[in-house]
Amino acid sequence: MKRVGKKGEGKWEKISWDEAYTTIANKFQEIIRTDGSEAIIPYSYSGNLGIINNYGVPFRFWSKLGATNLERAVCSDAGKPATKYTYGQTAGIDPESYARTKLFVSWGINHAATNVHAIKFINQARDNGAKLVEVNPVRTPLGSQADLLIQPKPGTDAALALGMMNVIIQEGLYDKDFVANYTLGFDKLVEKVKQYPVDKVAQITGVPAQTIIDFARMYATTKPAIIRVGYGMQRNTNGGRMVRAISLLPALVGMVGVDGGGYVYINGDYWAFDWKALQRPDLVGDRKLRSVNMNEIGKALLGETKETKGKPIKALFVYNSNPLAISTNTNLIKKGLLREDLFTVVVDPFITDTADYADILLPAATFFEYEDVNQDYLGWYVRLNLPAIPALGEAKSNLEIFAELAKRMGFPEDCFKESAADVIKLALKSGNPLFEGITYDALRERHWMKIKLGTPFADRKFKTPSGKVEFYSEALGKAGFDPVAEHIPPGEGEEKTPQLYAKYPIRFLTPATKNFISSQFHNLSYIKEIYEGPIVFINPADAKQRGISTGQWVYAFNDRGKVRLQAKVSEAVKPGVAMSAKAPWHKYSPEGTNINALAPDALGDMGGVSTYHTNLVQIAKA
Ligand SMILES: Nc1nc2c(c(=O)[nH]1)N[C@H]1C(S)=C(S)[C@@H](COP(=O)(O)OP(=O)(O)OC[C@H]3O[C@@H](n4cnc5c(=O)[nH]c(N)nc54)[C@H](O)[C@@H]3O)O[C@H]1N2
Ligand SMILES: Nc1nc2c(c(=O)[nH]1)N[C@H]1C(S)=C(S)[C@@H](COP(=O)(O)OP(=O)(O)OC[C@H]3O[C@@H](n4cnc5c(=O)[nH]c(N)nc54)[C@H](O)[C@@H]3O)O[C@H]1N2
Ligand SMILES: [Mo]
Repeated sequence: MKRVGKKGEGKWEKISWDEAYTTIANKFQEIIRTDGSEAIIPYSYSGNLGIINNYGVPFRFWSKLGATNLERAVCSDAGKPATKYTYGQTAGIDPESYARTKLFVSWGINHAATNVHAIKFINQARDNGAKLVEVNPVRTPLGSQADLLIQPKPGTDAALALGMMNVIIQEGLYDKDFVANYTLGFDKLVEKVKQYPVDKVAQITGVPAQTIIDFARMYATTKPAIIRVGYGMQRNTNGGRMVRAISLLPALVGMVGVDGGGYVYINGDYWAFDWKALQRPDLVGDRKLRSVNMNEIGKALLGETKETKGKPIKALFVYNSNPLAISTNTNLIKKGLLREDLFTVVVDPFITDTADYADILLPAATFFEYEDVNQDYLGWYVRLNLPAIPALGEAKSNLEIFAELAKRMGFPEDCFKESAADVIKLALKSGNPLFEGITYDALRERHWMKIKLGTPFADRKFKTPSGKVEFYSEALGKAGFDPVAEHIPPGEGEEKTPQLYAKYPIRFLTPATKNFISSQFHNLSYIKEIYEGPIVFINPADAKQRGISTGQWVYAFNDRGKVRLQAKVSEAVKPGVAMSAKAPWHKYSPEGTNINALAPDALGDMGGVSTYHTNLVQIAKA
C-alpha cells in the first residue's frame, strides 16, 4: 500500500507489488546518488527470530547496499559482555538441568510471563525438595511461591551480590579448591567486598541485613545451585555492572561445570551457524559505515546523534519491529517519523503504530507461512520451522522481499537468489561441533534437534585471557569499570539526579506481560479481551500519599511525556516503585500514548543497551 493521507494518519491506497518494489528501489537509488548509501537505515529486531528472515538475508542486503549500520542493542547487550568478562563466554547451562538443582535463584526475570517453559523444570526440582529464591523489586507469580523473596531497590543488585560475597568469604563458605585452581584475582575480590559490609548493603538495597546473610548462607551451602539472570534487570544505566557482580557468585561457591548447578544469562554462544556465509559481511567491502544505536533512533532521525548531525537519514526501512511502540522516548521518534523528507518503508503482517507513518507498507508473511530455522535465547535446540500454510493474501516473507529488492537494485550476487532451504543448508555447515549431526535433511525428518554439549565448563577451561574465571578482569578495568565489580547508583535517581528525583520520585518499571510478546498481539481481538489494560501497579504507601485507589485513572509523567493508566494498588511493588507492562500499541492506549513515551533514550553502561528501567516518573490522579 502507499500512503495517501498525512504521515501518521494511516490512510492507504492499494498498489501492486511491482509498483511498491519500483518505488522503493527508485527512491533508494535517488538517495544513494544525492546523499550516499548511509542516508538509508534499516530498523529491525525480534518480530521473528528466524535465522533466514531476521538474522540472515536482510543483513546481506544492507551490507551490499552500504546502509548505516544499526546497533541492535535494545534487549540483552549489557549482560553479554558482563558475563564474558567473568567466564570468557556467555555459555550458560541447559534449562532442562534446572530439574536437577537443589536451589534455583530467579534473579531479575519474570518466568511466569517470559520463560513459561522453564517453570516445568523448576517445579520438577521443587518436587524433589529444591528451594526457590527470587530477587526482584517486583513480586512475580514465581516469586509469590519462593522460599525467599528478596526485593532490592531497582538498580542495586551489584551491591547485593557484593554483600553476599562479603558474607560468604567472611564465613569461609566459599569453595577453596575451585577458587584456588580455577579463578583469577580472589585476593582482589576479598579486598573489594570489604567495601560492601552487610549493613551498608542493606542501606543501599533496602533489603534487611539478616535477609542478605540468610540468602548468602543458603546460596553457599545448598548444592547444586543455579542462578538464572534475566534480561529485564540489565536494562539499566548500571545493568552491565549488576550482571558482572552476580556472575561472580557461582565461581565463588564452585558452582561452575557442575550438573544441576551453574549460571545462565543467555545462550547465544550456541547459535553455531556459519554467520559469515549467512550474513555476508564481506559485501560491505572497504567501506567504513557509520552506526546508529537503535535505542537512539528518535535522536538519529532528528540528526541529533554525533553520526547523524548534518548528515540526515533520508530513508528508514522497518521490518520485524514496531519502533514507535517498543523503543524509548517515543514522542521523539514520532517527531522524526513526521519528517516530510523522510522516506519510510514498513514491512509487517499488521498495520502497527509505526506502519501508520510509512510511505510504503508491505504485507509480511508470518512464520506460519515460510520456512526458517530457529534457536532461542536459552534452550539447547535447533528447530526447523516449516510453513503450516501458504502465505495468505499477498503477503511475502522477508526473504522474498529482500531478494526481489536486491534484483531491482541490480545486485548481481547469487546469494540473493538462494531459497530458504539453500540458506539453511549453508548456515548449518559451520563445522562447529555443537551442530554435529544437525543437517537440513536430519531436521526435515526430526524438526528439532539438541545441540551436542555436556555440562558447560565441565573441563574447567575458560576463554578468558587468563584461562580462568576472572574475579579480576584487566579488560573490564581497561573498559573503564572497576576490574572486580562495583555498585554505582542508577543514572536517574536520588543520588545521581536529586533535582529530578524531587520532581519525579517514582522508579517506573515496564517489564514484559504474559499477554504480549513485546508489542505483538495487542491488535488481536482475543488478546484485547484478556489483556487487563494499561494497568500501573503502585505501592499502598505511594497510593495513599497521592489519594489514589485501585481502579482510578492516573497520569504517569516526566519530562519526556505523559501517559494515562489505571491504578492497581498492590504490595507486589516496593514503595517508590511502579510497574506497567511493556509495549502496548499507542493507538490502542488511552490518549494514544503508551508507557514508552516516558522511557529514557540514555544508553546503558555496557553494550549500548537500552535503559527502560532507569526511569523516574511522578504519578498523580487524572
Ligand atoms: N517499556 C519497555 N519496552 C521494551 C522492553 C521493555 O522491557 N520495556 N523490551 C524491549 C525488548 S527486550 C525488545 S527485544 C523489543 C522488541 O520489540 P520488537 O523488535 O519491535 O518486537 P515485537 O514487538 O515482538 O515485533 C515487532 C513486529 O514484528 C512483526 N513481525 C512478526 N513476524 C514478522 C515477520 O516474519 N516479518 C516481518 N517483516 N515482521 C514480522 C510483528 O507483527 C510486530 O509488529 O522491545 C523492547 N521494548
Ligand atoms: N509473554 C512474554 N514473553 C516474553 C516477552 C514478552 O514481551 N512477553 N519478551 C521476550 C523478550 S524480547 C525478552 S528480552 C525476554 C525478557 O524476559 P525477562 O528477563 O523476564 O524481562 P522483563 O520482563 O523485561 O524483566 C524481568 C524482570 O526484571 C525486573 N527488574 C527490573 N529492574 C530490576 C532490577 O534492578 N533488579 C532486579 N533484580 N530486577 C529488576 C522486573 O521487575 C521484571 O520482573 O522475554 C521474552 N519473552
Ligand atoms: Mo528482548
